[in-house]
Amino acid sequence: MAKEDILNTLADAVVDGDDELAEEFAQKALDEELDAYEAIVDGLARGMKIISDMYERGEAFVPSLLLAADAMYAGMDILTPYMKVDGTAAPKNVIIGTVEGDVHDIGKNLVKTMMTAAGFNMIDLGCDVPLDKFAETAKEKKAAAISMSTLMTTTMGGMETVIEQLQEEGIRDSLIVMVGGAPISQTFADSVGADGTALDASAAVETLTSLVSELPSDSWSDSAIAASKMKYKEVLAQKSGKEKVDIGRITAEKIIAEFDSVVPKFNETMTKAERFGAAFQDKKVDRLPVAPLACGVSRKFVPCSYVDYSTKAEKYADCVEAGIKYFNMDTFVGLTDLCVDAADFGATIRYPEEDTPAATGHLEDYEKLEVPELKEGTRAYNLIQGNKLATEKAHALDAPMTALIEGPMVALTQIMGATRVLSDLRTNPDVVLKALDKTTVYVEEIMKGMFEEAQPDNLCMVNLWTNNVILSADEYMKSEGQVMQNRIAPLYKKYNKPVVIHNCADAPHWELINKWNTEYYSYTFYPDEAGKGSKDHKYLINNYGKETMFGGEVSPIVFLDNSPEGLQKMKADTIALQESVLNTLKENGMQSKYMISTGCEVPPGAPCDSITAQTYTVAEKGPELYKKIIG
Ligand code: B1M
Repeated sequence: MAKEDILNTLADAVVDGDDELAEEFAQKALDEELDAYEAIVDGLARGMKIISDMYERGEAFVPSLLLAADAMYAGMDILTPYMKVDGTAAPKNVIIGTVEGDVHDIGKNLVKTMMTAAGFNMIDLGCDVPLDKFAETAKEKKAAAISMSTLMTTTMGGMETVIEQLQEEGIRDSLIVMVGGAPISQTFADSVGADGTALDASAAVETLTSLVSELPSDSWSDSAIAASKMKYKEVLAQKSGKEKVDIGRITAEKIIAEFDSVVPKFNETMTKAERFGAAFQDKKVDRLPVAPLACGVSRKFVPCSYVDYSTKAEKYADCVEAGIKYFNMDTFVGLTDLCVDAADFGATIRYPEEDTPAATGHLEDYEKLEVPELKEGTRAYNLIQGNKLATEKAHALDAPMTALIEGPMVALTQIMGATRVLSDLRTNPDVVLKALDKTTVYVEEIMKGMFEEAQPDNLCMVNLWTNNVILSADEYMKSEGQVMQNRIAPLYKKYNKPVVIHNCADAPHWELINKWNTEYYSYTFYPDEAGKGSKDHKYLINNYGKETMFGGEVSPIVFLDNSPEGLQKMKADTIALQESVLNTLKENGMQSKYMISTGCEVPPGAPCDSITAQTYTVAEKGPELYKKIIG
């Protein structure tokens, strides 16, 4: 067989995620005496690049990438032992992981795959990696680079800590440090002293390859380490003087102190419940409602720890009450974390203080999943009791309560691990769908408990796998989509409750939202992702506004900035957003069906005054703007 045909088949096998074909042609390459390195680079790795480029163009989805990676690794297992390794060409060790506090690992896995394809020897520490593990492993493996990912603003700081540890150990200049993930910018990378960052997995490889090529060959020598220790001594001494402050608590105390002189003075003529109810039906209001997803942050008013907020009904209810009152929100959307079902199914959950809890120890076997009994002692029971108490407290403040639970697919990915579920959905759909049935049964039980016992005004469900960068609309409809349509939406109807969906993904398949008559939809808008399907209020109101009330738009990340300029910007942006929403509503012959909010939770360690900069501005300026535009 011609060399070109073997290389092309290897590439095709990866693009199609066909591991058997990849193995067969890897063996054929050896039998025909092709160079193993060439077969990897011009065959397998080229296939990975093709599918990765298709993903970037929105022509392929995450399951395809994960299966392509499996096929590539299958072929590499056969070829790698035959690679001719001389001293200079030995693959360089790269330590990779998602930093402590963050369990997002899909992107990190893709970066790892592309780096493997480029010939690096990847040492994968996984996700939620304790920070000192990076320096420790780098030293042990004399690594050429560390590749750190994070998808959350709350855990970005960990990257700087890792770099400081490298400086302390004197090995900062022995290796390249790359940082990446959705919130990471070049400015951030520079500010923490990283060598580079990149927007996506392919670009990460290019940057890493070029940076590593500039590393001096003696970077791990004793003299280099001693020189590096001296170099960073001064920098570290200056940093160690910095004190860590609880900005959430400090700002909460200030808001509590000023509350009586600020909030009662707003020119509001409707109660929160009247305003939210009227907006939901697109009736006239005194101003647009406002309710950022400031859930975990609200505990700073009480104050209480995150683990208590998540697992103690009374504490949760106290935080809801404080959030509604001090933030002056028109409803509280009660997200504790997304691990309630996973904990009850037996997964291990980590409850850190300033981060959102995460499922870390996933279960092994789909077949062994057993639907838990919803009884005292389970997290679901606690959530229902918490929402019962919270609803009473919210009503005492004339505010409606919105409880929140994980949808069946979020629950399953939290139990089994997302990367695994997303690829098994392609290769073993029956097993995944059976497991999905079990999480659906539990979700149905929780819904009943919420509707019958807690009786919040609304029940919001997290459906984030409709994200158009992860699953195609078809694939979503074959899994959670059909469950939503056939079981969950009818249950909402049975209890005469509106279907309320939260999707913190930046670009869901919008056309699906009407399939199960969604009446409220919480979304995030990322202007940078507009080309990839992230949509703003204008598009959403114009296309779906009559049927669905939207809420969101503002990225939760902007709430981290409580510098004077940041707060000023938040106020100005809030006025501009209200004006634009009101004008769009008017153009569509509507009056109020929209809620100013964040599309995802404000990080639990964020300042509170950036939130009041939004909510108080709506209360203060909203009535005047409403009158001017709607009349
Ligand atoms: Co979460 N989540 N999530 N989530 N989630 C985000 C990240 C969020 C942006 C949503 C939003 O606000 N719109 C938001 C973070 C906001 C913030 O920064 N404050 C968020 C939140 C808040 C949360 C929770 C806190 C929710 C809650 O419980 N309150 C919670 C966190 C738990 C924890 O970690 N402690 C949580 C949980 C989850 C799930 C577990 C349900 C799930 C993750 C499952 C998993 O990964 N195992 C999940 C998901 C799926 C998302 C979204 C929807 C998608 C992320 C993703 O996989 N994208 C995300 C919103 C969105 O739509 N963007 C969101 C696809 C992936 C291929 O892209 O990872 O960006 P990405 O990787 C890219 C690039 O970034 C780059 O290359 C990759 C491939 O091209 N890249 C690098 C990555 N690493 C790089 C390294 C480099 C260079 C480039 O150099 C070293």
